[in-house]
Amino acid sequence: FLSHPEDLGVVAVGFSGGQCKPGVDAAPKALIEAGLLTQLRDELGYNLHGHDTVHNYTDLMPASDPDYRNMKQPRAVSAVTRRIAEQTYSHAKEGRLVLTLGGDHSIAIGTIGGTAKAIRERLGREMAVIWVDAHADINTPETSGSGNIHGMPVSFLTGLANEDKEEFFGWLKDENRINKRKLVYIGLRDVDPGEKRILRENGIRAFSMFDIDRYGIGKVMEMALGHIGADTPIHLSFDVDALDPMWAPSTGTPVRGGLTLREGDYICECVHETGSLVAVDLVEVNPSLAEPESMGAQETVRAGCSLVRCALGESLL
Ligand code: B3U
Ligand code: MN
Ligand code: MN
Repeated sequence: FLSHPEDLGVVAVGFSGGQCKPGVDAAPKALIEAGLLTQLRDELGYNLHGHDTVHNYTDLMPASDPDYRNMKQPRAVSAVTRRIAEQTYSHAKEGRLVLTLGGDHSIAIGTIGGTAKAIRERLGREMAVIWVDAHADINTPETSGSGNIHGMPVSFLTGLANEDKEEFFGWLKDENRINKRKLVYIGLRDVDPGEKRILRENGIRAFSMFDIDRYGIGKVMEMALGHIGADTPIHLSFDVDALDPMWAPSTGTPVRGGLTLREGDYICECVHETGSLVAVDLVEVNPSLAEPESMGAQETVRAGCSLVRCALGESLL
């Protein structure tokens, strides 16, 4: 699906407005300083584009941003994700693979919104999304208990949440949206009651930690990719909190009982192996959320780098 599979469009997003804990905006810098982009260039052979800047989108910050429909910082998140959508769109439109380094998971409104539109225009195809996360991030503004938009991106992307006003995600059009039948979750273990109802009522395919324990990650990946169907472009959105806090403690909402690092890497390897990957997000690494002496931040950054390298083909012999 890529006209330039060796060309990697990088979008480094230093943004934390989809949730309340500062620090997740420092993740792109930490991942890059740990050598991620150098490894992708020198060891995996990618030509990088757009990698020289970490975007802070400060020009887009509104002077005041009161809650709207229970959403916190809605104008900022809407404006930033709109700009991110333009960035991922322009890489994907060129036929490049797109890598976005977050930032909190609200940014997926932009990353997926942009690639979905480019894939429709270039290939006339609907893209599938594999969402790897401890959480379902499918609250509507009304079902959300927290008001944090990083818990809502999937509801906006699937059209389960709607809003006409430009400044509150009204810029999202059908061309940016994804088909909920082409969405698959892996790693869920902390899903709100309202989200469970949404998943059930819409028949959304989800593999929780229970399924991973029951079937093993090998069978789960077979079923997940089988649901999407062969020959379908795939956007992988990986929230580092899908990993067990033992491997990724430095994240805003860690939940015990998660994926091992190997299971996370294996998910990424399987997605790479399909040859259908068009975009990858790595989100919710927050280097400031660990005791400095625990090495938790470094461990989390290291795990994040490993996931991205696996998705981009490092394990191929
Ligand atoms: N479901 C909760 C908690 C949450 C979602 N995503 C994260 N945490 N990282 C919410 O706020 O919507
Ligand atoms: Mn998430
Ligand atoms: Mn999460």
